Amino acid sequence: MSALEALGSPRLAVRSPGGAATMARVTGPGPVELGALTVTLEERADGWGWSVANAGGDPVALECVRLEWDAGPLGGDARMLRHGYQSWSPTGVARIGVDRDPSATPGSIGLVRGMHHADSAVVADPHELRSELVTVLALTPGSPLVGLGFDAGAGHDGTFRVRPDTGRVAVAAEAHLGGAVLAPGAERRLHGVTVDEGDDASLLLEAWAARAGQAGGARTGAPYQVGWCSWYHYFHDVTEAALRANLARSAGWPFDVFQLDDGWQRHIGDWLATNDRFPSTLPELAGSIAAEGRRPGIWLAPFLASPGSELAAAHPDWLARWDEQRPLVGMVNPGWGGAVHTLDTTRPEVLAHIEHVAAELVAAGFTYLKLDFTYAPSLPGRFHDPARTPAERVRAGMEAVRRGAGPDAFLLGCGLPLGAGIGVVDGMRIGPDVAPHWEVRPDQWVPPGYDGVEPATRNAWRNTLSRSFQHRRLWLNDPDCLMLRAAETDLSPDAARVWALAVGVSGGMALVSDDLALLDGGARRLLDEVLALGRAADAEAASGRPPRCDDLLESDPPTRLTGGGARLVVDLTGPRATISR
Ligand code: 9PG
Repeated sequence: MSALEALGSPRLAVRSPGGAATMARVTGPGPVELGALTVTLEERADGWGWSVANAGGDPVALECVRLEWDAGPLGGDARMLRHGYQSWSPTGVARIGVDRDPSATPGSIGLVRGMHHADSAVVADPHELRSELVTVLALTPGSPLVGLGFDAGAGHDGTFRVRPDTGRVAVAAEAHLGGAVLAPGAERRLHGVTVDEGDDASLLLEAWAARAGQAGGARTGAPYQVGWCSWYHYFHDVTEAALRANLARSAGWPFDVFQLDDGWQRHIGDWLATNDRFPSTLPELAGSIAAEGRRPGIWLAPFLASPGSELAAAHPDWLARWDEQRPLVGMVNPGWGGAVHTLDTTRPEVLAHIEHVAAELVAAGFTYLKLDFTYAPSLPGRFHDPARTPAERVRAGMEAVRRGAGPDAFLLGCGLPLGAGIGVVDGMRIGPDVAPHWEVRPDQWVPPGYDGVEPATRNAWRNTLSRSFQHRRLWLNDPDCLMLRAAETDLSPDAARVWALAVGVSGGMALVSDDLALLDGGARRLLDEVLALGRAADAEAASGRPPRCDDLLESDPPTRLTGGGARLVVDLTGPRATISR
């Protein structure tokens, strides 16, 4: 029996933005008519392929195409691995029929929903759970786990939805097109969906990542990355003096990369000039870093522009729009003076500009680019070319960066929808920001429903374990920076160690983000321990076996990670780590 045949009473649905779904039963492979649209399903040994065509005489805006089926009775302890949409989106297990989608939280904010899901709308049923790009379902005790995954994410987003339905479980695979217009006579291929069974969630996820990475030309060959980053000590207040002081202290530290983070730029959007805290030019800064034998790295948010930027003043038409009056807000950040706008990456002149910026930064000497807030063009809004999907808008921008930066630059995706990054980025932030504290602070403002995305080392920890299967299959995982300092932090020494060991055993990128003046011999020994663990786990991942988390479906956050011959177990009540080799 093929995977398609195995699905219980499958139904196809298409929906236009704001409209009701048109549905039809599926009796087998072949074309299914849904109003003016025809969806064609192809049977594959491991799932299905599909495409959608507009047979009518008018353009059709398509929100989504969905295949939904009955996955059997809802057991007592049915679970879904919820894989997050972008770098910062939480990934972890949820209980079907018990847990709720965060969008259903009263007061949830549209921009936050748009940032963390393919579909920014509030779920129709609060007990519907969703996972982006890939998932694992544990539906009935004693039955195999089901792994579901989209082949790719560059052409459109893909969401799996699970819903309790009168004692049964309804599962849907949804190609999210975000209102992209299909011209009369046009046809669009959709990313295929694979269905897999097994008894080990990590193995199902690894197999999916291996396939998706191979099909998408994943860039997995960069060496193990060790470096320094300015963000988690200096934040927005970084100065050239602070950068130079750390550079001067870095002799004897094993950093390859020295990366300047947010805070150097004249304005969000104006990436070729420094602000008053940085008297030197960009080539001078890169030259000073290179002179110390480090690779110069720099942060930018290539798809954003603040209202006060030269870019927005010179090219108001380059901004995507919310409506006739207002440009599309891509982020609200007090550190940047409030709301900033989103570039319209469906305009060739915008892509040429992004390419130029990347080329200039690399020419200045910054061959490592941290590309942040890159979800922005996926937000719902009005774009010049309405035929592009949200994923295509992100992808076009990322490809423009790659064209400008050249094949040898190291590109780190951050805030990036994961599917759109495969094959473009060398490294990917796979979790929320760490912070000099473990839990979200009681005085920290949290967008309703989305506490798991807020800066907190516990939140970063969760994704470092739950997304460990992606390392060297889709890119190099960046778990976010180590927090080594014992002063100017609320992390206990145990918590700092828990986090450091997780970074190590994950085999992911290892960046220090402290004022080096605060680090003593203990911090240095911890770093050396992390790097030894990290190099071993990374080498094992490079040879085909990424680190493994064996309580992924049991605990959120998970507590166990094995890699490079080391086993990390964490008691989260401390938190406190035990490591065995
Ligand atoms: C610089 C920082 C650092 C950090 C990035 C990113 O959802 N949020 O409001 C949100 C704001 C900032 C943020 C992540 C999420 O941090 O991850 O490493 O580069 O930008 O501004």
